[in-house]
Amino acid sequence: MKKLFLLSCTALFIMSCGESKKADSTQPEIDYSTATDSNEAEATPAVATNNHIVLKAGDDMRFDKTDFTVKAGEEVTLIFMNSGEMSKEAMGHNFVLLKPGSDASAFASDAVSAKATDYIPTDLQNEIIAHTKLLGGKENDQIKFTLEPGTYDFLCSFPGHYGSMNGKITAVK
Ligand SMILES: [Cu+2]
Repeated sequence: MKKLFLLSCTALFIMSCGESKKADSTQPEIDYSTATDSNEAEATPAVATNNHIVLKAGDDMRFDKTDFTVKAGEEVTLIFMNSGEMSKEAMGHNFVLLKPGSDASAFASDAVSAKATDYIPTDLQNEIIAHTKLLGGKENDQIKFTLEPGTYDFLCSFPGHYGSMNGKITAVK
């Protein structure tokens, strides 16, 4: 049985000499790069950080990006643009960044009844790190904030938008 296996391997090798060689040389390369990656992960973050964020949302009721990594302890500048055409009343968007431990879904539910303050509930101000104005089509706003290491939820608190308009910012050292 072993002999038969060896024979068929030899036959395969002879039949596809080039392919066999390619497979042999690929294998060590994969091992090498995996080892390099795990070593580098300790020295530098796996994801590139950028403390200058340009975030857009339009009439499709979505943020164009939902996952950011920033450098902790350094000021972040976020420019938020409503790239849509619709009015603030019909399709307004904001960017609300919550403190760790806040319940983004509960915040969104509470915000529905806060029309007078552009859907920023006054009783939940203590859960907010920073937020933009509520923007209508073609409007934009800029905010700055600095984060400790951790993961932070953000959302648009306009009624009905939370389900498709939420994301995370991770701050790393
Ligand atoms: Cu929105």
